[in-house]
Amino acid sequence: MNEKKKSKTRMPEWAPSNADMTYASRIVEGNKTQKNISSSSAKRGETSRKYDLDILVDGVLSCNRTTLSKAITLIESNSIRHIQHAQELIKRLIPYSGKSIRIGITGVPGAGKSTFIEAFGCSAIDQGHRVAVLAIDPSSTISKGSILGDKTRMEKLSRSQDSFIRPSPSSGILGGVARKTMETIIACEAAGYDVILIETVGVGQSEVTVRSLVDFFLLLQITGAGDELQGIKKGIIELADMIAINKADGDNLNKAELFKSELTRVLHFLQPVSEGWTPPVVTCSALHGTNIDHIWQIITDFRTHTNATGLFQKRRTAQKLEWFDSMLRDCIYNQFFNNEMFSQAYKQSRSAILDGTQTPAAAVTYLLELIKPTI
Ligand SMILES: Nc1nc2c(ncn2[C@@H]2O[C@H](COP(=O)(O)OP(=O)(O)O)[C@@H](O)[C@H]2O)c(=O)[nH]1
Ligand SMILES: [Mg+2]
Repeated sequence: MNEKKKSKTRMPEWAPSNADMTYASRIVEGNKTQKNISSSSAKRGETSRKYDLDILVDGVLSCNRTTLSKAITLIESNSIRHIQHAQELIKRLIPYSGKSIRIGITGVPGAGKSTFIEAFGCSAIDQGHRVAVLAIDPSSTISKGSILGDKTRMEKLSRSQDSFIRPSPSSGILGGVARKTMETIIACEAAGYDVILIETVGVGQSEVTVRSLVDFFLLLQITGAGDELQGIKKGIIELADMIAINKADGDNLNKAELFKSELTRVLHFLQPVSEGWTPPVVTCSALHGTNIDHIWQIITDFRTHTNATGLFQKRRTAQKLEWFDSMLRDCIYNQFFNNEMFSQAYKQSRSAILDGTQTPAAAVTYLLELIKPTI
């Protein structure tokens, strides 16, 4: 017993050579190895992460909007550790998701998308729905302010207890936006939102991405915005399940009706994006709330129709594949760029291409060779 006690303390090296057991200074041996310390703190880390995850899951399922925002921030992170953490979260939320109608809303800036969402969202809430609004605006990474404008347009909606409004994912890489948006949709559905509105600004690629994530795609058009400008959006017209000509009020009413006939004619010649569904063209006024309920009725009809034909489910399955592809792209991209050696070499290659000392093709070959042993 005494031996054991002695082995735990010893005289310091600098003690006088004649010091006996009464000498007060003693060195106490540490009783834990570094290994022990790190493994126990790792365990603590594990526990707290699990605890965090439990809090996130419980908070989302009980529709705590602050927790839902935190969950979405985790989903939007580009760090590999966070992506893994987010996947654990999503795995636990998936069983509670899916029971919503996912609606994409697109149109040129100023078409009235945010005003429309305010009117449409409030009307859905009045009918007992819970509405989540997500905005995908690639330009907001540059202007950093568009959501502020949106919030003022959605004043009534944002004040409702039954709404949740979230600006664009911060990443500028569109590929990442698909994964992040899909996972955000799942989190919102798990929180009990059954109408998901996704606003996207009409700049090409973002519409194609949003189309692949939603059940119903609504295009808002306006008259007098230069039809040539909207003309380049023929590709977008082909993606739409309905076209609503907004701002059909005041002096604009007649022009809107004329535009409606013109668009109906154009649509007649196009292949509908949803099999067996001819996209209707309607006029509306988001500002005055005209025809908003009619649009809701058309979307309800669309849901009934596509449920009966099986298209609704088919589209949901396709959305899963889109999500998978987007996540794979994200992970490969992150895997490369989180590798210090690769990201240094990438920067050097960029300079070399700018200097003219390396061609892009040679740089790609070099970078792929560099990373080869790791993949
Ligand atoms: N007269 C009229 N103005 C509208 C209507 N909807 C939106 N606006 C106005 O159009 C402008 C742009 O609207 P906003 O919702 O921000 O468009 P977004 O860029 O597509 O989101 C705002 O000044 C709105 O008040 C409408 O139905 N009628
Ligand atoms: Mg807007």
